[in-house]
Amino acid sequence: MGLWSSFLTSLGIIKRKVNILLVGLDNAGKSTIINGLKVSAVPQTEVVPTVGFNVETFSTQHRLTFTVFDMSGQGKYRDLWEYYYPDVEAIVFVIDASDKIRACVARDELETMLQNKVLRDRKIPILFFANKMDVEGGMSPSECSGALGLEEIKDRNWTICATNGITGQGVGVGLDWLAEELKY
Ligand code: G3D
Ligand code: MG
Repeated sequence: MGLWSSFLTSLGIIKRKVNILLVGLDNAGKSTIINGLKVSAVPQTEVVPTVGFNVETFSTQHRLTFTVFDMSGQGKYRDLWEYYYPDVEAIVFVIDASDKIRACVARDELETMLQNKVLRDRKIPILFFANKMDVEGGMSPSECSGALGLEEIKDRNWTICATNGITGQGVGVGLDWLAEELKY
């Protein structure tokens, strides 16, 4: 269990089915993070990659379902992931903290997402992962927050956690926060 044990605790807190949308630019570390969760949640785990759209679905014990989308920065498949907005209860947004150059692209994608009418009406929480914390010279979580303008998000709960997708460090802390947000 190790680093992922708090994720399993999170699963214990959430008693019902929850759909989570996991987004971020390509190469941010989304698939790596999901793969780490798969290892820790062995029972009844299924991974269904949808060929062509780079969509991954991952269910844990039939309670948490993660749907993963690459934000290309060109909005190519935006219509597709917007289709999921009415049914998701939380968004996990993975930021590549080592990629300062594309932070502005991530910011644009985030802004576009938050302007979506469905999401504007639904105050679901957003968990940000400042991923690749191990990369030297990368942005700190507060620098990520500044680069993406997170402080401007006033209409819903959000938090940012430093993560290392490869070791799983920090992921459980973030999911614990999410579990608290989602429990009722
Ligand atoms: P994506 O699914 O968001 O597109 P991936 O991103 O999960 O495919 O990850 C992209 C690359 O980043 C992968 O490297 C992966 O190993 C690496 N990565 C993910 N998380 C971290 C992290 O926390 N630290 C570091 N140093 N690398 C990370 P490759 O080489 O396979 O392309
Ligand atoms: Mg991927």
